[in-house]
Amino acid sequence: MPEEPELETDAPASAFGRDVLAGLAERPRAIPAKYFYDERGSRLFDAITRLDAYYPTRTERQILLDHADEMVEAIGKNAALVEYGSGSSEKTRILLDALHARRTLAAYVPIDISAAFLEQTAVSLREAYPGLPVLPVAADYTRAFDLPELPSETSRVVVFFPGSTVGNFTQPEARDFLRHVAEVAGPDGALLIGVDQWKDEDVLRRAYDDPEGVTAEFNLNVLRRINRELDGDADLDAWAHEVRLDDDPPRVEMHLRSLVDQTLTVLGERFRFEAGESIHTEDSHKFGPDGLASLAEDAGLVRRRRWTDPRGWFAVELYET
Ligand code: AVJ
Repeated sequence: MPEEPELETDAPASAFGRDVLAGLAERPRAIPAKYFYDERGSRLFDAITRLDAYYPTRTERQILLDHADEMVEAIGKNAALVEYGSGSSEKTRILLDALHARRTLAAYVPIDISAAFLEQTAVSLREAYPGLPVLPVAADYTRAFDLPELPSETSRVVVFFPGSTVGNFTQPEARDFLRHVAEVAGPDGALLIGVDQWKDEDVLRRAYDDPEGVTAEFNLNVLRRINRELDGDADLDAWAHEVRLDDDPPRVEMHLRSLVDQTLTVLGERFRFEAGESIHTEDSHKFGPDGLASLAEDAGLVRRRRWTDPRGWFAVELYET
């Protein structure tokens, strides 16, 4: 999002430090969810997506498989597909397969915060889709970034934002984000976005508190990261993974609950926790059938299409500027 420009001296590690110190001083205490994803965190998230309990990835994947042809049609000829937070671009391959089979994509622009991962992915995509310009951008897509120069035949920019990652934003953040997407996409631009839906509470709870404990490890990983990168002294046995459901707005929250009275030191600053006090680490908003559409409307994005699974657990929606 176009907020304060990063200073040259502002290494990612210090943004992490700044945000953690600020978040622990706040009430309620909170750490932004984007800091889960160091290398281990990304691997844990990958493991989450394969859990029986974690339905979103599998459900979205099936929607893409079932409706790829209609999506390709709706995307149109010679689009540049710009993916926010591409990771290994695994799901995108479903779309890329369908688009590339018709030789109808002008370029694929994966954007990810992890430059090393991105380069690897670009190499394997160029191999899989010969002739497709793959133009990776290493950036934090929640901040301002420049699109690379697109091939001259490009007809429009289509932003792809799968996984219901939009659910990590608060409503005002989501509005700002969607406004920013509309700007990046430009006139005639589009957004293809995955949106997780509110559903049975037991299903939601299990998805975020799986019996294998992988999500608990994922949540606790942010403390490991603090220990390693911010000279922290968190005792991992003194913290517990906690999931709470809330309905205004509908969301799953993750917290780290202190099991004892303790002091957590981060970059030399000391934070006192009483037993039972918690750090809010993630919001995963769940939407009603028109929930995202009304936020998007405020950002000047109009919903054109909506694809869902038979149970209505997840939706993939297409918006236009
Ligand atoms: C990647 C943000 C979509 O909210 O479901 C998975 C992250 N957190 N399990 C989600 C997550 C706990 C995930 N998103």
